[in-house]
Amino acid sequence: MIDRERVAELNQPLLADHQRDLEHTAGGLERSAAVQAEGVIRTLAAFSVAAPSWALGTGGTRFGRFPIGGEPRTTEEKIDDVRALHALTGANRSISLHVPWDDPADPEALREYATTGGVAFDAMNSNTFQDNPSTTHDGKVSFKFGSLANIDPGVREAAIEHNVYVIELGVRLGSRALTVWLPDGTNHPGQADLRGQFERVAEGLARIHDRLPDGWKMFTEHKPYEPAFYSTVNQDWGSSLLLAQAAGPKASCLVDLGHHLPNANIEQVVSRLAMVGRLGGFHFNDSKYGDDDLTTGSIQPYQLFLIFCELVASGNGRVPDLAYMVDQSHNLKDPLEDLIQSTEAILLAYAQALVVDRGTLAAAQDDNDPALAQEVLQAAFRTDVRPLVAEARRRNGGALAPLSAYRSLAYREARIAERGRHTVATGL
Ligand code: PSV
Ligand code: MN
Repeated sequence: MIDRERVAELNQPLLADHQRDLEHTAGGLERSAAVQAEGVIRTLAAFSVAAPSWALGTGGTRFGRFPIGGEPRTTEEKIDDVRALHALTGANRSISLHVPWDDPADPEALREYATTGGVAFDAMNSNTFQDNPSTTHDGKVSFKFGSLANIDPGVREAAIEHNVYVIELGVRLGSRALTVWLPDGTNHPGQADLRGQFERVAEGLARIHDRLPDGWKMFTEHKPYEPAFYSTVNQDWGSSLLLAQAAGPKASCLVDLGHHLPNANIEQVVSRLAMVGRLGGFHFNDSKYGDDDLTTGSIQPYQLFLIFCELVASGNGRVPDLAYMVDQSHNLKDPLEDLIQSTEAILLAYAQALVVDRGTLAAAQDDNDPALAQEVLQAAFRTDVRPLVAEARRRNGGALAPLSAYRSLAYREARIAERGRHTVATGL
């Protein structure tokens, strides 16, 4: 495992430069007098983004997958990887499980294992997009033509039962939320009645919602296409909102950054959902074309910054208490290296949003002064906030340079030696 003392040792030779960089950034912020560096660092240090259990192994496309070696073979090993990640970033305190890819025989023992390692369970994810023996009564039903939207009541029941099972498992693990992403839709015009499908999903979600314990939340995650290519039942944020409203008061919408048609104004989607109190959480990633599942902030960092600006505005100076998670497919990079970079990108966007001079921005908006508004936003976006993020990480025991620390500590090599070169983690 990654040892905090080793991380501190690796930080040692970098400290002097880090201090200088930090003073430079803090000095710049103090000159503009709008924001104090110390407050920003503390706010950043309190933030955490969950790691998905299914993205600790190499991802792939339908054309192929090239496993990196040393991939986690069990949920315990996935937890070990998240511990290592958090030891470096200081910002990944939880793991999100996907059932039945994760289906512990002894949930209490797994909870104990995670708690001992300082890892909590974020939202639980159900899976009705594959026919797994445990969800389809050993193949007696099939989700080929949908799950909650299926015309066959027996299949709908199986989908509801599976979601209830996931909630019950989550209760035993100490999770407090269920994310429902559905594959339901059609591939061919005329294949199914669009309205009938939607109504059946709304009814199914309401029944699942009824089974949520007190204090639990449920998230509806929309996606415009894939695996259904002509129409998807939960297709966009409007459909997601209607479904969350139909499900009940504990339901809200989860925004996966890759699940939008090209050029969608995602920050505005965030603003709308927050306005009506139905913004539940995020799956962070980035994309060039669609649901590419690329490293967060690697393609459109300005968009990520604008999304965080909306979050900070709706949380009144800090992001609201939502479910934040990374959802990516690490096809080429070491998954842990990609998660390190994504976590960094998320924190950078958050830091940039925190250094926006919100008073001047509000005044520019009141004065119909778009030039000044742009000036304010871009001044924040172009501020070098890396030292603030690094300092927050350092205070949480993490590495000043997490990627190079990860490599120096040879974590992957050690996992290959321990788990084998040809292990393949569960997931897509
Ligand atoms: C669907 O593309 C999705 O974003 C959902 O969150 C799923 O649960 C996850 O990916 C599965 O890989
Ligand atoms: Mn997702």
